[in-house]
This record gives sequence, structure tokens and C-alpha cells, in this order.
Amino acid sequence: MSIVSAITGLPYVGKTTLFNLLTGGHAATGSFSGAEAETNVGIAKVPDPRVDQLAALFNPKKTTYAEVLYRDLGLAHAEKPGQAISPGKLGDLRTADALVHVVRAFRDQTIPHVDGSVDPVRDLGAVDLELLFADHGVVERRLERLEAELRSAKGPEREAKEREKAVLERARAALDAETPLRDIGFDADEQKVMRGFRFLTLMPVLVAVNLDEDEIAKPDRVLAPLREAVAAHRATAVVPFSAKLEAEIAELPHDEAAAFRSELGLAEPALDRLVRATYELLGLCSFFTVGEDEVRAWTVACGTPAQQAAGAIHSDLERGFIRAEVIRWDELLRAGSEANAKRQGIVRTEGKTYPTKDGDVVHVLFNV
Ligand SMILES: Nc1nc2c(ncn2[C@@H]2O[C@H](COP(=O)(O)OP(=O)(O)O)[C@@H](O)[C@H]2O)c(=O)[nH]1
Ligand SMILES: [Mg+2]
Repeated sequence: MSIVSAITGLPYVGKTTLFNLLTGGHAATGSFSGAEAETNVGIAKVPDPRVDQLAALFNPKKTTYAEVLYRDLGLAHAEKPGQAISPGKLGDLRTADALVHVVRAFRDQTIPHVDGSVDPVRDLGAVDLELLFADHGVVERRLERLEAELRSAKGPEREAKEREKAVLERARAALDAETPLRDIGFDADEQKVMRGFRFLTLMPVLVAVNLDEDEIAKPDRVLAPLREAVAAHRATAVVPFSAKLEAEIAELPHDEAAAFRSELGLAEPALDRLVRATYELLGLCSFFTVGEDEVRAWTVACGTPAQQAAGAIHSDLERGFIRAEVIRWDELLRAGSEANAKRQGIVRTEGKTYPTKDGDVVHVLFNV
């Protein structure tokens, strides 16, 4: 399973700068690039010190990190809501798993703001409104069609359409009140109806706040009003970063970069935090496979039954699943080798339904 994150937000807030940092890309940035019309696509490795430590123990031929696919999907500047997202971008947004909404808090006078002043809370609201608007249009169009279809539908088909109508009317009421759909508690059946529409306001949102470098050590002045603005929303997290600072640090040799970070009081690269926050929002866990050939991280929804999780590695492993040998990554490190861990009796045998946990090292026994 590979996660798709869509980076979005107003023009010139640092989306493409962030995209390049995350993916090691070189997409054009700045006001004169004309690049906002295009979607940049790239892959970020999910930084994971656990993988690094397991790789140090096994010294494998290959080390493979989990990956997140990023799409850089800028909104256009629009006078009225409903005009900022082009139809092509709408499709690319809808098929993502999560949104990274970049808001500008840096004050650099040389980079004009499309609305004339720097106001992150206002911008957050403006983009949210745009997303609400897009979903509202989808609901309205579907309800209109349903009305027509209901005139002739009979029996179970009619019942299904009536149910769909009821769910969509609830959704419309929420959107009318400017409430994102992820804040509405839909039950399992309703969720099934909703899923097919790929509503934008149903997606988890990471608000990535692009701060001035000198505010990164004390971000509360900027973050407090943003946190307040999102407090009522589910599946929303606020993560600060400084695109300019991260770009500078990215140019430094590894040990200098680390020294510079700790001088600034930054425990870890902002980009690591961003990717981790995405995993948390989506309820994703990493498990590992280890060996002399490869140490590798795999991504599944936390709690995925072991048999299904094995399918992330290969469909044969799911089909022919017998059992899994499981040990937590840090226990394996402490034991020093798989053989030691087995001798100490700390490798567990788990069956098909074992809920996979973050940090499990898994060896699947199978037969096809
Ligand atoms: N001062 C400052 N400039 C930034 C920062 N992030 C991006 N920029 C600049 O703002 C301009 C727009 O950035 P870009 O990444 O192209 O924004 P996008 O339109 O959202 O993709 C570029 O000239 C960047 O160099 C930042 O944190 N601080
Ligand atoms: Mg851009």
C-alpha cells in the first residue's frame, strides 16, 4: 500500500518548495514559473530510524523505506469560491488519501501575497471554503439525478436510492453549515454510500504552516489561532515548518545539518514530522521484514489482520498464509539476532487474525 498525499493551498505559499524538499525534486518555484497550471508528482521515502537500526544489524544488500506519493496541486487565485480548482486538479485531489494544506505565515515582502496581506487563518478558511464548495456541487448534482431516477425506480432499487438520498441530504445540510464532511459521524452503511464520491472534505488534513525562520523556535504566536480554528474539526493536524530553513539545511552535509538543527532546538527534520503526522492521521502502521537480502518497511492500516497484511508483501503470502512469526523491532535489536531471539523464546507465533501493530518485525510462513 502506497499512500497518496495531495499538497494544496493558495498560490505562492511554498507548496512546490515543500514538494521539492519532500521528494528531492526540482520542480519550478516562484511567481514567474507559470508552474501552477501543472501537477508535480514525486515520491518521498518515509524516514524511519527503526529501519536504519534494523539495517545496521542485518547489513542487507538492500534497504527499502515506506513511500508516500506526493502530488503538488496548487489552487488558482479566484475572486469567488468555486473557481480556484480546475477540473483536472479536482480529479487528482479526489483520488488522494490525505491533504497537506500549506498556509503561508512567512512575511517576506519580496513575495507578494495574492490577497495583499499575510493572514494564515483567513487563508485556511478560504481554501476550506473552496473544498466545501466542490463537495457541495457533487452532492447537488447527484441529488438532482436521484430525484429523476426515483420517479421510475421500484422495489429494492428504490430503497437503495432512498437511502442514498437521505445520506446526501445530511451531507448537504452539513456543507450548507460550512461543516466539513469528516466532522459528521456517518455510520458504516452511510460511509459506504459516501466513499464512492471521494469527497474532499472527508479527507484528513494536515495544515502545514510555512513560518519565518526566526519564528520556528517559538511558533506559538502563529500556531495558536490556527489550532483554535481547527479545534472543532476531526482528522486535522497543524504542523509548523519553514520551507526556507529546511531548504538551507538540505544543502548542508549530514553532521552539520544535525548540529544546526539542535542549535535551533529542532528535534527532527520538519519533513519527517510531516510524513509521520500523515501516517497518524490516516491510522497507518509500519511493519518490517528483515534478512540478509533486504530490510524493508511495509505500510498497512493499524490492526490489519496478519493474513491480509502479508498480502502487502505478496499475494502468494496472503493466499497461502499459514502463520506469522512476530517480534517487536526493539526486542529484536536487543536480542542481537533472530537466532538469539528464538532461543530466548521472545518470537511469538501468530495466526491469520493477529492485528498487525506498528513496529512488528514479521516473518510469514506460507504454502502455495
Ligand atoms: N521567505 C520565504 N520565502 C519562501 C518560503 N517558502 C517559499 N518561499 C518563496 O516563495 C515563492 C513561492 O514559493 P513556491 O514554492 O513556488 O510556492 P507555491 O506557489 O505555493 O508552489 C518562491 O519564491 C519561494 O522561494 C519561506 O519559508 N520563506
Ligand atoms: Mg507551485
